[in-house]
Amino acid sequence: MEVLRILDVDGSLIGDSPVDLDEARRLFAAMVTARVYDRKGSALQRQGRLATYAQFEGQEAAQIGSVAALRPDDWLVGTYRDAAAMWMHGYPWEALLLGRMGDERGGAPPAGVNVLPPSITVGGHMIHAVGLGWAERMKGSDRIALTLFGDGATSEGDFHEAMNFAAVYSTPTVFVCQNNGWAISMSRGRQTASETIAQKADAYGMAGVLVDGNDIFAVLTAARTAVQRARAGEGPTLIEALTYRIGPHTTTDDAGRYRSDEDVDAWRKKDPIDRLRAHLRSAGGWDEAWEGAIEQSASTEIEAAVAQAEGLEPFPADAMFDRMYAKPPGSLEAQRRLQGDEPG
Ligand SMILES: Cc1ncc(C[n+]2csc(CCOP(=O)(O)OP(=O)(O)O)c2C)c(N)n1
Repeated sequence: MEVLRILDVDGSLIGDSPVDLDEARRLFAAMVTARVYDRKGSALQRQGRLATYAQFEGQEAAQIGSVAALRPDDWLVGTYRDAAAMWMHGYPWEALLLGRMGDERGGAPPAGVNVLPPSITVGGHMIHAVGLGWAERMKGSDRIALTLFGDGATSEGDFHEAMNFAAVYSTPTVFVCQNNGWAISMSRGRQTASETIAQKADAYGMAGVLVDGNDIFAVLTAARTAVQRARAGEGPTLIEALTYRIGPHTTTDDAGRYRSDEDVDAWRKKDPIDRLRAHLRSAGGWDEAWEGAIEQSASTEIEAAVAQAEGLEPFPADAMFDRMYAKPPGSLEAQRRLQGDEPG
């Protein structure tokens, strides 16, 4: 299967750009902002202000590029690693941070933001995306659902169920696999014996595309085609975006135990932000001061979100029992009583 690439590693165009210069600058600003958040997330975790944090550095193009193809009212269903995508589709930084602080309020997007809270369960959310798209179709709406997941998720039964159902019922679903090479310490080669993940689409009877996941123009082009097909009732698409997580799996992982420095260095040279910067510079759409201003305003915005999240009154531990059922079953009532018995 051929790999779709439009922006070469040195930033030169080797295909048709899917956007004009203004839009390319907007995508660049989004990627830079997401990276500022990501680095802040790791720092906050080290300071004990967030629980485990899953970095996405290196995967900005895969996330921002696929979401840029959506209409604001489409659905997005991602994972713990997809903060950039979720934010791009309207999920506030503050809610993302609250989620990482273990505060349930982080799981509630504002009204009208069609983004599900991040899935921690690997693979289960793909089924939710299929169901959401199917429901929209039944209601007569043309909203579609896009779901992001890793290469490891393709080893889960849920992936196969989601793909099969989506293809049989021609649901408006776009599956985006961010193949970042690893499922924690388990390499891509141990997840599947297929040469590519994209080719699995064939077996289910849906379109499959392999793209350079560090090339935002290629990701956006593939996602736009998939979204148009889904919206037009032509069924689901599986996109495999070849990318790499520069950091460890999460802040609790030591990637040095299973990956070589050479690999990480080789992927750093394919950085999605560097690539778009080189393109913008040669097109006369970039200067250092502009990038510095983006970083500065991202930093201010994210600091404000941190202050807001940390400034909330603590969420009572037993509040989680309040919102689950109108009439809680006996087992939950028993748990609530136990919780109340805990010292301190
Ligand atoms: C059903 C399930 N099994 C196992 C885990 C533990 N787990 C968390 S992340 C992860 C690896 C996921 O890898 P991948 O899908 O490639 O996504 P990535 O983290 O690389 O983005 C595993 C096994 C889990 N969260 N859910």
